[in-house]
Formats: sequence, C-alpha cells, structure tokens
Amino acid sequence: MASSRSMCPVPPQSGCWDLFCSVVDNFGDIGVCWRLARQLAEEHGISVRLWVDDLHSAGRLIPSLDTGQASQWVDGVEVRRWDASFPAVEPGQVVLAAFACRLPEVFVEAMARRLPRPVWINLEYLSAEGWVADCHALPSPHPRLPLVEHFFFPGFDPRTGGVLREAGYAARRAAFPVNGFRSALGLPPPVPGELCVSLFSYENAGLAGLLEAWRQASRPVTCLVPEGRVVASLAPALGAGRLEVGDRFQRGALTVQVLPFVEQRRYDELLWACDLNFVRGEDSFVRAQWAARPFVWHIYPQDEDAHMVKLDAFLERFGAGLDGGPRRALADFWHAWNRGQGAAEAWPAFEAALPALAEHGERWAERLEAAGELASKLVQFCELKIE
Ligand code: TRH
Repeated sequence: MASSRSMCPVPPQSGCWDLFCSVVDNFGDIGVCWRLARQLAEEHGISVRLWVDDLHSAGRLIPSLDTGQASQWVDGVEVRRWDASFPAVEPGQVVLAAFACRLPEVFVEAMARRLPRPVWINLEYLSAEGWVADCHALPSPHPRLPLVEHFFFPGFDPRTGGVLREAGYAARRAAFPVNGFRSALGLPPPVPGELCVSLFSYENAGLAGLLEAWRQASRPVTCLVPEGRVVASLAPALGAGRLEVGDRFQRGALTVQVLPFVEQRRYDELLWACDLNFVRGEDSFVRAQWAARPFVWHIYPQDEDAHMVKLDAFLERFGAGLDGGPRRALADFWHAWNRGQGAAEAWPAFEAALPALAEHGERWAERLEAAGELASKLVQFCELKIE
C-alpha cells in the first residue's frame, strides 16, 4: 500500500522529508522554504516534497515552476500544490511545518500511524531576541496523538538553529563580476565615490525625503529598485506615473533604475553589486548579512509595534562591537526608516558611518557563521531524533 502512495519516487540517499509552506503574504514564507528545500536536496541528498498553497507567489522566485501543475520536480525538489482537499500520502521521515502553519488533519493522522513516527518540526521565524535560544528545540507532545512536535528556531546565537547559507556561497560570490552585472543593466562601471544602493522594501513615507537628500548629494548615488511594493512610494517621489521595469530616472546626483524581480538564486548578485542594501522581511535580511555590506532592515510590521522589539533586539546584538557613533547612527536611521519618517534627517550621520559599518559587516558575517548553518543543524537534529 505504501508504495503507490509514497511520494518518494526517487530513492532518497538520506530519507524523504515533507516541508509545508503556507504563503501568508509577500515572498518571505516561500523564500525561506524554497531556499531550505533546495539546500536539503542539493547538499544533504534528501528527497524533499515541498507543499505550497500558493504556486503563483512561488513562481516569482522560481521562474521554471509551472504554476498550473499540481506536482512537479524543480531543482531536485518535488513541488506539490497544497490544496484544501489533501491526498492520501505516506508522510516522510521528517515533517517540517514552516512558520507554525497548520498541517492537514488527515496528514497528521497519517503521521501518527506511520512507524517509525516522523520527526515533526515547526520551523519558526527568525528573531534576535534572547528567549529564542532557551526555546530552541523544545518538544511539544500532541494532546491526542502519539506525536511530538519540536520547535526549531533560527537565530544568531550558537544555541539556536542558525541561519541558512548555501555551501557554495563564498565561491559564487568570489566569481561574481560586478561590472558585468552593471553592464547587463545598461549601467557603466562604478565611478570613484559613487554610492550604489539596492532598495527592496515595503512602501515607505520617508522615501521621498531620502531621495531628495540623494538628489542633492555631493557624489553620484545609484539606486536600484526591484519591482514590488516600494515602487508605490517611488513613483510619486520621482514625480513619475506608473513605473515599469527598465525605467531609469536622473535627478541631480541621483540615478534610479527599476529592475525586474529575479530568480531567487540571483538576488544575491544585486546585494553584492551594491554598497548599501535596503532589505525587508526575513530571507533578504539574512542575505544582506551574508553580503557583509551595510544594510537597512525594513522589518515586517506587526500589530502593536511588536516588530519594533525584534528590531531593537537585532540592533542590540548586531551593534555589539561597533563604536558609539556608528552604532547610534545605525539605530537612528533604522528607526526612522521603520517609522516612515525622519530618514532624510538621519541620513548624513548614517552615510558618515558607512565605512565603519562596512568593516563591521565582515566581522558580523564571521559571527553569523559561528552561530551555525540552519539546514545542516536541522539535518543533525533530525538524525538524532529519527527512530
Ligand atoms: O517578501 P518579504 O517581505 O516576506 C515576508 C512575508 O511578508 C512574510 O509573511 C513575513 O512573515 C516575513 O517577511 C517576515 O521579505 P523576504 O523575507 O525578504 O522575502 C523576499 C524573498 O524574495 C527572498 O527570498 C528574496 C526573494 N527575491 C527574489 O527571489 N528576487 C528578487 O528580485 C528579490 C528582490 C527578492
């Protein structure tokens, strides 16, 4: 019976895992899940079945995905559309529920019947808060079924699950041709003193003031903006109508260019090509840290400003080892950006701190590496739990 229902058509080297991803909004949920799924398959030989309830969002990051197909293999990962009516399938050795998404009841029942029982992991959101290390890996027995769920917390501390980073990251980066990247966008090689900025952010009322500061800057500022939510704030600030991919504007010292949203693997290139990266959510926030360049985090807004606690927890952790001046400038600018006001006023001090932040970024990436790599830690954790 299991053979016709099993979803591991390719004999796995290291087992078969189910990863469930419910797309709440934007791209962070699928962004983390897709990166993790690829790593598990490519680097750990695991046969991953990724269940996604919104293939259209996924398709933005995975252009080769056929959004009309309920089941397909992409980059060694079996991508399955997660429909309301869930098929009868044999659960894998490990079941990962990303970001506390609720698994289909029939699937949970099947997990309880499977012997040996699957290792059940709830992959949590990333946070720099101190309590995360204490809660990482804690078990939670199911109230009714013979199953135990474990909470797996990404984080910045060696006692947490760490953050994702592909094994080939350093080599890809070393081989990256900045000038080739720019010339593909129709941009000349960087001129001395130029500041190149990537802007991947939510809508922001402070953007107009910041663009004005860049327009009046004493050096060229190139701002590369992937199409998406921030474009809604960009168009009025530039006095433009509807913005299209490829549009370029020159305003004083400032050049703004709208870029296409690229395949996930290629997003890193934009970060490597820039001196300062505005990022958001969770996955781009982590990528900016690996890029080891100064960055600005637009955190995902939550009710009752809960996100500001997380923002400050990160600033506290990240800022350790930074001198007082750059540290204050960083916090002031990040707060202004996240409040949507005062970014232009906070810019001069932040700009002056960029060289110190660039140096600090390298040191931080080393600390991040010391916290451990999430996919590897997850595999180790599950190997210990697999019966
Ligand atoms: O899109 P985000 O804002 O995602 C979220 C979600 O809102 C989610 O519900 C929330 O819980 C979470 O944030 C905290 O930001 P994030 O996480 O950075 O995801 C963006 C993804 O898009 C990331 O994987 C990088 C990818 N990307 C591309 O693949 N191509 C691109 O051109 C760009 C700009 C991004």
